[in-house]
Amino acid sequence: MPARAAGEYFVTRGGSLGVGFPGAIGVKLAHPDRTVVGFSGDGGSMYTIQALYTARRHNVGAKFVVCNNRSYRLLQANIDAWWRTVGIEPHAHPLGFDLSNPRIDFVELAASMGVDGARVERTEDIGPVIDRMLADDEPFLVELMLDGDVNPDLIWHSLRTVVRWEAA
Ligand SMILES: Cc1ncc(C[n+]2csc(CCOP(=O)(O)OP(=O)(O)O)c2C)c(N)n1
Ligand SMILES: [Mg+2]
Repeated sequence: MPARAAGEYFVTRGGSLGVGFPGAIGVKLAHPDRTVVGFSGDGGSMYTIQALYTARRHNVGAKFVVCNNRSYRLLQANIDAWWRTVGIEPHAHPLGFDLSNPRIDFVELAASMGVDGARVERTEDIGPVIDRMLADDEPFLVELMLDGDVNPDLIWHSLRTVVRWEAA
């Protein structure tokens, strides 16, 4: 997701996992009148998923989107690239990169902490779920089911843009 305007997109400089959800709570506390949406991978969100409990407990109306590809996909992409570089044939990824078994049900996980949520499995469901997410000022979680690979170029583009703001 490319950054477009200063003050609208926050990431950690080094791309640390686990920052998206508690970070969204912090930004929402600083800007209670603005819509704040924290994005996280499924793996990254598991670092600090208890932020949902904090949001409910203190009634912070941040929104949370989990991009669920059932894996540490960037690590898979990185190791694929490394194997290509050193001429190793593609083969099964290390088991630890897989998050598909058991399946993590993020909507249930959110519900267990008092936060409503919805799962998006088809493109046509995105609009209605966003409408539901933005209908009030309560915390809300969207579990976005994704296939396909991470595009590392896009990630570096976003980080470079943020660093440019900081330097400006
Ligand atoms: C605190 C921390 N631990 C480990 C890493 C290394 N790391 C970078 S990407 C990644 C996998 C991220 O998985 P996920 O959040 O599911 O996103 P995906 O790549 O699947 O889109 C890991 C473990 C990191 N950046 N930060
Ligand atoms: Mg993932």
